[in-house]
Amino acid sequence: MLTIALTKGRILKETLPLLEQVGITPEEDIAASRKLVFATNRSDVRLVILRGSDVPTFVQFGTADVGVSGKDVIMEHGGNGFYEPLDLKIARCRLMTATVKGRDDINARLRVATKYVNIARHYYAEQGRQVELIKLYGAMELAPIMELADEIVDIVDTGNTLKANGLEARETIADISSRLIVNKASMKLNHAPIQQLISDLAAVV
Ligand code: PRT
Ligand code: MG
Repeated sequence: MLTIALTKGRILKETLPLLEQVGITPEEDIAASRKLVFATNRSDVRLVILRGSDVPTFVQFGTADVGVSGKDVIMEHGGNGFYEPLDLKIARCRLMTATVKGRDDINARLRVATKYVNIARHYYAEQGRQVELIKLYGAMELAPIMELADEIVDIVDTGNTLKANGLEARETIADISSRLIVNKASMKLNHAPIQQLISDLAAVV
């Protein structure tokens, strides 16, 4: 049995058509169900639907053999315990720093609000900048407006969300897309079907 962990939300919407193109379709409508585990048309493949940040964990521990995860989530997790053999080129966006439009960085020690604290710690350290990190779970845009923080590290796509909140993007930390990840032991023990899945998906992305 091959267990594939999928990220619910916008990544799932773009993943299902890819899976369909390689001949894997869930037995029921995922969007219309409260189930978390789904059988597919293939008796040897099942899908589990997870919160994005839990996908690398399930794959790292081998609970899922394969996963689909945003590069942002992989970077924040650290990427240990799995391979990342394929860029699926879906859910593309950028991970950026942003602040209030026109604001200069005056503080020597920046306050940075983000849900990506590991990525941010690494990024500002590389720049040789002292920062105080504030972990948030959503609505990062509020932090600079309400003066909780000087900057945020967040996902930007069109830039409309920043603009609507009087913010502007500053630096790009990484270009983001969703990746196929594979548990290291599964890659050895279940090599043939996983390699087949990787090459089938590579042909359609
Ligand atoms: O629920 P949870 O906190 O786990 O995540 P979520 O609700 O943010 O999940 P979801 O479904 O939005 O998917 C998140 C994943 O999709 C991320 O990990 C990225 O890999 C990817 N992705 C691609 C995006 C975007 N594009 C995106 N635009 N994730 C979030 N956004 C948000 C961003 O946070 C900001 O609020 O969209 C807004 C920015 O969009 P623009 O177009 O206004 O710039
Ligand atoms: Mg969202």
